[in-house]
Amino acid sequence: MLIRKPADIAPSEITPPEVWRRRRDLLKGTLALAGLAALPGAGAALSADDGGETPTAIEHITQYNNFYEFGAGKRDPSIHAQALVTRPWSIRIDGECEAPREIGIEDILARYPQEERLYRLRCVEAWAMVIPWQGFPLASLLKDVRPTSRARYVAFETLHDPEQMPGQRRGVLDWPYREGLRIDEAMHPLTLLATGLYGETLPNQNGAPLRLVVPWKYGFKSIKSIVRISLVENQPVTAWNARQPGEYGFYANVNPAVDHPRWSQKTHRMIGEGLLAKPRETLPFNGYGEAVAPLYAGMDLRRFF
Ligand SMILES: Nc1nc2c(c(=O)[nH]1)N[C@H]1C(S)=C(S)[C@@H](COP(=O)(O)O)O[C@H]1N2
Ligand SMILES: [Mo]
Repeated sequence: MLIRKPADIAPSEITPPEVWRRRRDLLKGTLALAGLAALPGAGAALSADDGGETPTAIEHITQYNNFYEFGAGKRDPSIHAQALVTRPWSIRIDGECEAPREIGIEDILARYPQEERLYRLRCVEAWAMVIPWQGFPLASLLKDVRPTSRARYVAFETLHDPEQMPGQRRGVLDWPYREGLRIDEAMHPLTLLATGLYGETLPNQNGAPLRLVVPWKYGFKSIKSIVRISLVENQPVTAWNARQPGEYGFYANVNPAVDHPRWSQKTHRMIGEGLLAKPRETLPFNGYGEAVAPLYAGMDLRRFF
């Protein structure tokens, strides 16, 4: 595998044509021709694709979901999230920053050039997919609000609207769904705010209109339908950690050496390959280790899981 450190990737670097041509053929979307990846994170992301990685079929990406606001079954979000109104939609960015703001999704799309990123999504439930996202680095948005020196973490919140999100009428989680990152994780070029997939606007069940994607962490970190992003001083509360702290940590880095208390994290099943396919080996940091392991130098990742 050819993963490079962010520092090694020049901003001018261009995705190798054999990589993008193959992806264009797979994607069939129009976007593949436009925003091709002259950016640091995209280089790393594409290199993390070691050549054998094919995007998961769109039917699986859009019909096998976790989005508890719309039910706990994998098919529930594809059915029940269709009614969610995602336009207009506005996102508040506040907390420890000099230029807090409220910004509409249309303005976000106009302001931040959308890139493609082919990322593995590894769920803590030991299955995975490969998803061709469109989006832009969270870092671009954060830089624009000018974080103060007190901003050590970033907290995220999903919409809270039990009228539209029937799952929120039940106490599965302490709503709204919340997530958090350390500021350096949030600023890392691989960390994406996704606005689409397979060349299309993000389907509601995948977290429209805006969701987080952090490819080296378990899927539950990728909070959907975000309405608020706050720069904060202290480590924020996160939905699954608050629910079951022994099972879901704040960091949630993909780590085959630390099992979930109820099952192994050493392997995973690729969605779409069927139950009989050979399980895949799970790599540290989901295979993005060369780009992100330095963020955790000196940390005991068994303790900070
Ligand atoms: N708001 C919200 N975001 C969420 C979830 C959720 O239940 N609610 N589930 C998480 C989990 S556990 C996973 S694995 C991913 C799944 O993303 P996907 O359905 O697009 O594959 O979304 C994450 N984001
Ligand atoms: Mo998950």
